[in-house]
Amino acid sequence: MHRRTFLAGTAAALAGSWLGRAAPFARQGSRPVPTPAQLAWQRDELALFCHFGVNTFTDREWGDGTESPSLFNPTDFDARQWARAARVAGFKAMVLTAKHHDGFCLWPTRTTTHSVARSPWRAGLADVVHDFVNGCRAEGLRPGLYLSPWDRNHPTYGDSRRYNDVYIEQLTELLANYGPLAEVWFDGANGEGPNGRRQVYDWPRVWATVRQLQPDAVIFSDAGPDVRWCGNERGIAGDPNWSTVNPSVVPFPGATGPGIIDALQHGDPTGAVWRPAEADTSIRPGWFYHEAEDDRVKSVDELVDLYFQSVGRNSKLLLNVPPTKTGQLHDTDVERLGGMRARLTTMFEEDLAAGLAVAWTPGLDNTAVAEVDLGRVAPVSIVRLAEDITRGQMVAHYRLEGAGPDGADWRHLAQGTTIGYAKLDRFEPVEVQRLRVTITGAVAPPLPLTIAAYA
Ligand code: FUL
Repeated sequence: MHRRTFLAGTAAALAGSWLGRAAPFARQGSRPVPTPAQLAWQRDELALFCHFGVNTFTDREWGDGTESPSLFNPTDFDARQWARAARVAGFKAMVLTAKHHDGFCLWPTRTTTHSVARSPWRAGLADVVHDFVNGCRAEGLRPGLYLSPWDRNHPTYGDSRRYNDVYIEQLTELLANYGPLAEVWFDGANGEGPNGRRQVYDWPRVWATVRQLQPDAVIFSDAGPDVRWCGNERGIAGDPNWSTVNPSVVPFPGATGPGIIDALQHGDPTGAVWRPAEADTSIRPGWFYHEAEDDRVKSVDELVDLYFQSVGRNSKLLLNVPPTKTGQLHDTDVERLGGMRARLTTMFEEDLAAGLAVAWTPGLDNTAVAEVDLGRVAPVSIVRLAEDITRGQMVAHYRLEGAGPDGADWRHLAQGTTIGYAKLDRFEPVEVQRLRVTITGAVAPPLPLTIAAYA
């Protein structure tokens, strides 16, 4: 039964492959495993999202495409400041809205006059994408770009064939001219064009263009193919959160229907494709900067909670911090990012289990017990578990317990579902010397876990 489901999933994955080949995923043994690009994406853990464009100047979230390019006029633009704040806060990657739904292009594209080239700023010679990728690289961050398919300005939008050509040209400009990108970000928004005309996007061509021009980048959308949306914009990954999915459940970006949000949140233990979830949210209520939200920036506590609910649940956090009209991140936001990093650094300062051997005892029916002896009684309040995801994700349920030196007094500390790349459990501090993880269920024989413990 189980096996039949699995094979059916595999066939669907092959049939549904956007490129007509099974390239977006790899597998080892019988479990899907990440590609090197997916692994690098996950190991970044934290990426900064920057929503910047005409909306920054009109105080809107969704521009309607009638905005004059002359509105875009930052007074003290400095993309390096964004990247520095991100790097100092421990972020490893960054994604910029090269074009949002209003259609305004932050680079001097050949495809439209609705771009920075028509802005008075820098006498029409500006290229925000150029400055952005340079800022990222100067600070050691991996850049990514978001190109909204929905375009409320371009005259061809809604004339599917013509607009798809324009969109591919825009994508090609971004992918061919700005060096290596880590992530290319697509949303599924598909609003009406002029006179109610409906645009039909050519996703297979979009994916093929990225593969050809940026073979090492991951492609994000609700439908992957490399990284999926986590199903909400609160930055909270599912529990459980499988990195495997059944690709036929979310056939294209923006697909709606019963079960889709659930599938995005939780993935599928029997899914044939490796497609981990990215958790995106904004540090403020809106995605773009609004002065009225200056006192509604997430607190350090909230940001730390987000880390636990995203990275700590086998996901990656893409945290939006929008530049202001000056073209820099707001002081409050930068201070909160710094506060988040300071708190995480303190929390994860010393791994009490570092370098210690984990005793591993496989059991029947995909169970196992992992145990580590810290060598001394110590206060513990956070445990970080990890599977070796290069070999796949197996664990479905586990129990975490702690005991004193002789192991006679095992106490319940936490229980959980999936582990994957990382699972963080927080609990009231306890004095323990031994930690024991009992895997009570897995979809395949589990492999030795990594256990880290913090005061
Ligand atoms: C959505 C957009 O509609 C929002 O404006 C924002 O860009 C969010 C990250 O993606 O699809």
